[in-house]
Amino acid sequence: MSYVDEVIAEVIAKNPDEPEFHQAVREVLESIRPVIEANEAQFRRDALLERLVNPERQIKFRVPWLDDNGDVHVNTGYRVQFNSAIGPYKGGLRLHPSVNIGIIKFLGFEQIFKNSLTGLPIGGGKGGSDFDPKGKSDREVMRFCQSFMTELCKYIGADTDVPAGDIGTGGREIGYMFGQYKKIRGLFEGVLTGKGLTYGGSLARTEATGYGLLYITDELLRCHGESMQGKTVVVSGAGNVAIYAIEKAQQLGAKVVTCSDSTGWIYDPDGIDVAALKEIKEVKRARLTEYKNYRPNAEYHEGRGVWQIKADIALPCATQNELHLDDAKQLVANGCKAVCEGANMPTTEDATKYLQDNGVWFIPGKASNAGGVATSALEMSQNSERLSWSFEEVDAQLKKIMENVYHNIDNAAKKYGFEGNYVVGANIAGFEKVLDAMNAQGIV
Ligand code: NDP
Ligand code: 2IT
Repeated sequence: MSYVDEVIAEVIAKNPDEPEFHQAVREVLESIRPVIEANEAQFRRDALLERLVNPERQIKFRVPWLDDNGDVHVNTGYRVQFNSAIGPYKGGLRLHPSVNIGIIKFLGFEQIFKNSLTGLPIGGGKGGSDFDPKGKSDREVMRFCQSFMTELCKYIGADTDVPAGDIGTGGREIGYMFGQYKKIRGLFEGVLTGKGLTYGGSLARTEATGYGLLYITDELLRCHGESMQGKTVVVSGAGNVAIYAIEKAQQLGAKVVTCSDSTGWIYDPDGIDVAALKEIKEVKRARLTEYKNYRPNAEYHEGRGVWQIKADIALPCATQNELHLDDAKQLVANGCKAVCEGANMPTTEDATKYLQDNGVWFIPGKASNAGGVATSALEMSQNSERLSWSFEEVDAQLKKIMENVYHNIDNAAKKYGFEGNYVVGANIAGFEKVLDAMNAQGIV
């Protein structure tokens, strides 16, 4: 059996019940196969792939917290410190009832290659909890975040591991966690990113993932002689990534006609009203059913369905495995030209293959959503020099980084004979830097 196949089989056998982690590993290892097979004996002797797929450290802990009635609840907290070859562990914290170790490992594994693609010195990590912030009061969220950080603070620091937001973790949660870290450790340092602007946060971090997604999409189109101007776009999600993706797409002259949340979706033929969306989701923390109060001509539907709507470009920005084979077929039948992932691994394996086989330009999340973590790294730089940069400066750097990511993945794909396959390009380009750093640092 080839070394790549052997390691994939071992990952599945050693990590049962972690299908998302298997999926993420399979995608990366299949992509880097040409690099590995060019020097298989050496890689096998160094157990390079085994070191890549086994996290450096996994932390799992109990998170007890008090609700407003004084009743005690216990959740599980995780931090997977996956790979520190190119920098301190860096990656978000997901708060969602679906969180388990397999989800955190898939996200942490993806993060290694994403962070490498940014060109900045950040390693890969991810964490979170099965706590559900929905329906909780601010004080309950605060008590959860404090309890979570009381344990996590032992393992993180500005030069060791720097968490940030992800699903369910936004500015409010980062604020509570930062306060607790500072109280226990006595350090006012850049230990978290996505902080508020009054205590070390970076301008443009809130917008960065969504804006970055559009910068790379725009560059992809530009390199194929097209532009965002006049395009119809379908977006899923209605959270941090989706909101700022919609905002930037509209600034670039496109019309975004959908968004969705965990219970339903909106079709607004006149274009999504971003101000209304922000008020519903960022201020009121309400459901998308409210959108009709702002835009009577829009349609609200229960369940999922944004991929049925005819569009030139699709941007999945909600969660993993939300764009299935049937959706891919519908997008192709509707003449969709590009799918760029705002979420992490939102497209299933068979849907990705179908899109690629049918000539759709497909950019995987580890490249197309890298603007968030890249801007987090810019926040770390600002914290280190105790300065803050203007919105324009951060935004300009973000744009440059995303354009570079596009050209790096495009060139890597071409170099290995897979022109136009940005999945292969992203995985090889991300892997090469990590490989070099791991080799230089010996067997550690
Ligand atoms: P948010 O929590 O802000 O928003 C998530 C959105 O997706 C919400 O609208 C949520 O609905 C919706 N959703 C629908 N189905 C699900 C589901 N099964 N599980 C969770 N959410 C669901 O998260 P973000 O926008 O920050 O993250 C979205 C995706 O982007 C994730 O895959 C994340 O890992 C990825 N990402 C985020 C980055 C960041 O900087 N925030 C950076 C890079 C990637 P509802 O409103 O009902 O909760
Ligand atoms: O998936 C991701 O890249 C994030 N959730 C952002 C991580 C970060 O450290 O900003």
